[in-house]
Amino acid sequence: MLGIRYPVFQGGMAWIADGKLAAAVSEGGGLGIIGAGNAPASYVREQIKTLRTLTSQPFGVNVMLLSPFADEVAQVIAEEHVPVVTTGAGNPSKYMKLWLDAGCKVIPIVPSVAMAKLVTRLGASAVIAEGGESGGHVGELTTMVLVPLIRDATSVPVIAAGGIADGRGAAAAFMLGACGIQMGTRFLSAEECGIHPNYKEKIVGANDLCTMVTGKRLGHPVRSLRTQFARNYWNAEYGGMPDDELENLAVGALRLAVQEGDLKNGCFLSGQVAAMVKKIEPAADIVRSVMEEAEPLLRGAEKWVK
Ligand code: TUI
Repeated sequence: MLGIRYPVFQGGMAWIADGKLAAAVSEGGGLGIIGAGNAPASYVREQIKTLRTLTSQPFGVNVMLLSPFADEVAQVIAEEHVPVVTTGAGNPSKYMKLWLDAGCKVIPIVPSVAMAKLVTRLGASAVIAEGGESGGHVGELTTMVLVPLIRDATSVPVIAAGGIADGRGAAAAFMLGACGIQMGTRFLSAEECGIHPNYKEKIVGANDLCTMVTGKRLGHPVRSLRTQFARNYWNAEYGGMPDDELENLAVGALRLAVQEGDLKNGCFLSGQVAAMVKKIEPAADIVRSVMEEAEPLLRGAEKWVK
């Protein structure tokens, strides 16, 4: 459907997934996705241009629907005839016609059966079922539960996300009914990923209990590394800080992590799989090795039913 060699999407991470990282993933045979995050349309257009100088392979752009710039980003995507649009953190209904008319394939990230049914009716080509093991904005359900439920609820292909970082996770996702996977955290360790070295070190050095979820009180739960910022935020959240002050606490924290590597005030978004990310390597090697690891596992699964 998408013209890619491997069914591996790179998550459209805000501030992180730029044209350079996405191009490396697409050149490696996966689907590289530029993350629009909270950036204005001019940034997104620039990243699309950069990507197009580096690869002629298919790619995507992720629209973060809580962004104040979502309308203008949506427009740029249509104007640029971006091959694949993914959406996150909200309901993409109002943009679906615009994108479909421009020839884009629309693949929303859905945290529930209801949202999967809605976007299927509106013409989505596929859906990404993202469980709460993921980094960033998280839904209620786990990947293990969400993927089969969504597979049963929609006629379009399902891509699994959340908690997948290697061939074992990919094989498990296929068993649950997915026909592709999306990984975010694993690509933080890509050579072509331009995050601050402190961020990469934190990911590669993480253990199983290194992430936590904050932000539930304001309705936007976010998984990040358990850093000083995350602990302070959690204390403020459950210590009675007023809503407006709490909102201000988070402003700029993603940028501080990604660009400055600020270990004190930065918010280092990460999935639970950080503990499984062991080394820094080219993005193309990540795409290929995950699928090469998955293949014998899928064949070998027969032994459990004999
Ligand atoms: O979107 C993500 N992950 C993200 S977005 C982000 S930036 C951010 N900054 C501040 C606050 C919140 C986010 C960092 N990480 N993943 C995809 C995803 N989408 N996960 C969950 C959802 C989702 C949630 C609700 C999708 C649709 C939805 O619909 C709600 C409704 O009914 O409108």
